[in-house]
Amino acid sequence: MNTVVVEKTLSSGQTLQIVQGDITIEEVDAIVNAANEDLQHGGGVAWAISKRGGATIQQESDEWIRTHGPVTHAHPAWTSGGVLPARFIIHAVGPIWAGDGTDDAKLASAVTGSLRVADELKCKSISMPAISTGIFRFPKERAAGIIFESTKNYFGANGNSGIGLVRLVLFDNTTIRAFREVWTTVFS
Ligand code: AR6
Repeated sequence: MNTVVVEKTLSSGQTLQIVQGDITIEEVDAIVNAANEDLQHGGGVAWAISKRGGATIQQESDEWIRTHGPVTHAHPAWTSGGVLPARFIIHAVGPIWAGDGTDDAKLASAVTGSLRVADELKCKSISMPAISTGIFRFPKERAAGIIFESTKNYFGANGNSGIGLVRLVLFDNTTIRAFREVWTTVFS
């Protein structure tokens, strides 16, 4: 079972939650996958989503790549949710941490791009993992700040968004601790 750790209503009206658990069991309109640009879901949360969602997810992903080419940070791909409870999977590509000053903007664009695609798909609820903070090695506290701020900024700039609920679903205790710490500084 996934558990809400902390939640906040943004001034723009959306509920933002930190949730401890497994994103593959989320009962929301869309879950976000932390993907790579080729949508080869071989590790991390991508592997878990692809395995539990069934073969159609990799097949639809391969079809997306054939049609559109590699996925960029700002323009996530999307597929069906296969047999997962979520209707859609939005495949966001965060940056591989380089530490060269370009990482933050790339992560922010992956977050706002995912919210934009969710709106295009008429989603009311969306669950997102800690994009880039696993295999891509983005520092967790830094990622937390960017994910919170870019989410707030998206809704601030898109008053007509149909999204009412954003759940940040975090898997491991180290990530939860990092995100909670930054949450306190951003939202109190
Ligand atoms: N539910 C929620 N979060 C999870 C789950 C889960 N079931 N499993 C892992 N996490 P990562 P990245 C967390 O490495 O850094 C893949 O190979 C995990 O603990 O999945 O963006 C892709 O295909 C971590 O906090 O994504 C790409 O090649 C977070 O999800 C590459 O990894 C993100 O870790 C993407 O790397």
